[in-house]
Amino acid sequence: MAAAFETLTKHSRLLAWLTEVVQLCKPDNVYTCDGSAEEYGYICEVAMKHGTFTRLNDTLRPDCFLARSHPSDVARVEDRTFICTNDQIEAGPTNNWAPAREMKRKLCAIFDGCMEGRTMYIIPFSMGPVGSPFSKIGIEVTDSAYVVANMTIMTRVGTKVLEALGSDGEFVPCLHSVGAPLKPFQGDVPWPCERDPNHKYIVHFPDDPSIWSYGSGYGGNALLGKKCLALRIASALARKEGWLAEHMLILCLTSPEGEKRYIAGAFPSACGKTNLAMMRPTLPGWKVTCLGDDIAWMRIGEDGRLYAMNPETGFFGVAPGTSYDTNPNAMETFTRNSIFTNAGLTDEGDIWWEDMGVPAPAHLIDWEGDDWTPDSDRKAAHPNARFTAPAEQCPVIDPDWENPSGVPISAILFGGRRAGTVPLVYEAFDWEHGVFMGSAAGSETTAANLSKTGVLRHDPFAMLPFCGYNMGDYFAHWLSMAGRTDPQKLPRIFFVNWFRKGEDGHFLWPGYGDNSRVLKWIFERVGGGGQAVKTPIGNLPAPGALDLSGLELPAADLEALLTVDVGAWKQEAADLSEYYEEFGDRLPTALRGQLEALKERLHGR
Ligand code: SAT
Ligand code: MN
Repeated sequence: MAAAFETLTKHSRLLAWLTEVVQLCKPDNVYTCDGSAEEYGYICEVAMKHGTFTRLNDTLRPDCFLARSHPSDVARVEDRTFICTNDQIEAGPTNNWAPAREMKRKLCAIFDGCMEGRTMYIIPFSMGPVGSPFSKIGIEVTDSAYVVANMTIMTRVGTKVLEALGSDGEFVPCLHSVGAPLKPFQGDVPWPCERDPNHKYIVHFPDDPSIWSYGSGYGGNALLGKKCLALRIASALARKEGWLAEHMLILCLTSPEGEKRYIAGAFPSACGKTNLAMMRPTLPGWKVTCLGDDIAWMRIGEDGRLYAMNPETGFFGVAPGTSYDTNPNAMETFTRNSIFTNAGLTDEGDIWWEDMGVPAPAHLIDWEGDDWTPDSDRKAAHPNARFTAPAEQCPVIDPDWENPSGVPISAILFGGRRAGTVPLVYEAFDWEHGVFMGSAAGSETTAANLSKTGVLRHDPFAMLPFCGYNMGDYFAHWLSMAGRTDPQKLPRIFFVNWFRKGEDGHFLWPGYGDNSRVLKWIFERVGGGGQAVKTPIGNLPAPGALDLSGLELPAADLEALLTVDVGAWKQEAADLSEYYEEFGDRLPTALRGQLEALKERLHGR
């Protein structure tokens, strides 16, 4: 079994921290992860022994497991997520805040003895290729075997990370507990977690930096490399260090002539980021390859261009709705070596979920472990059911996806789910206008997550739940990128909306593989071609500029997709004025100026 952590590193700060957390959490055992394939097998065995994992049919889905969470622990808990600094203004109006010192005192009491009866796992992990100067190392300490298995897929784990850390490298301490200590002889449950929703704490101390997460075993609450480190903590580090940590997919679009352009895109949840990142273009000869579906770290390279890299090594994607129609490449990615959480389990031992593109089986076991038939009046899979799959298994993974320098980005997309107002695509006039567009992004809520549907929620840069500091300062940081290089070398910025609806409620645009038509226009624009017309909100495709060959799109739908409704935009601008109020004097004056300029253009002045 694994050696004691004392013998594995000479890093005195790391040793001191680990000694402290062992004393605080009081686990029965301590296990340091080496990241080997044997270890992954062993951890899965442990998770099976506890009933957390069920092995799937090894012929249908080799080396795959299903986990069912407790019904109280099914998604990120934004209302229990905190950014803790000395002054509230540093966390800003969009984050929950508590004074750092007070919160630490509280957490020390909560974590005291929280791992009694359990094994503490130490996971050394690297976000980004091990040893790259742009990567960040974290050490996650957790009492969940489920977390260890998922982190092993999602990040680079093990001894090689401790070696890269050396005896005095920087690391982010990430302490995680499911918050369910076991008394002597108390039996365990398949999904231990804190049952009281008000007693979960996902806490970030960007000034340390460090992360403390208590009470949840699910997704971004518990896999601390993902949203906690690679977005909230990294965004705060990026601001200090002059780069960007973003909630973005990264893809490469190759033309029939073999020319490549890399595109990054920020979209809120449930807007098809994973689908876009792995899309199969319907336009003949065009090719999309995927570098990442969730997080992009971007910095100015030596040539003055903006380079992006994906710090993760796996996909933690929403399962329901994923099918051979919507995302065949994702379906091929999780055929093996994958973990499914809160999906249905068929009698053959495979997984099933709503809109998987295969008929519902006559019987299955639903995500809560109960019998289910197509007549049941509830869903077989939880709407936030997930697959965890290794990126290298994606059939269209880009050859440069692990390039430590990243890839040069030509275009940045912002988007959301908007039934009206926002056209299919438009282009920013320049960087500052593009930052304004990102700050104005929003998405309509869906029935799946809020009682009132169709309500616009502002979600600037799709970073609302993930920005680790004052969002006003974040806007300023984005603006400042233009001063760090020749602004002509920065990516062009576009806004896209695949979700516009007609008056009768039907989607005007087919989406999915046909989004390649929009990407082609973007590709042409960044190369100096592509015809556009200037409108008050930005540059839209000129008539005939979108390649619609082979697509039967009614002329009226196309017109609606590319119309700027000046009345609706005046309302949009008024809403934005109100939203901007929240940021007070932290709102950069340049953005106020952009908003005023938009209003002027809308009034034809
Ligand atoms: O649970 S995660 O935060 O990893 C996924 C998501 O909510 O976007
Ligand atoms: Mn995400």
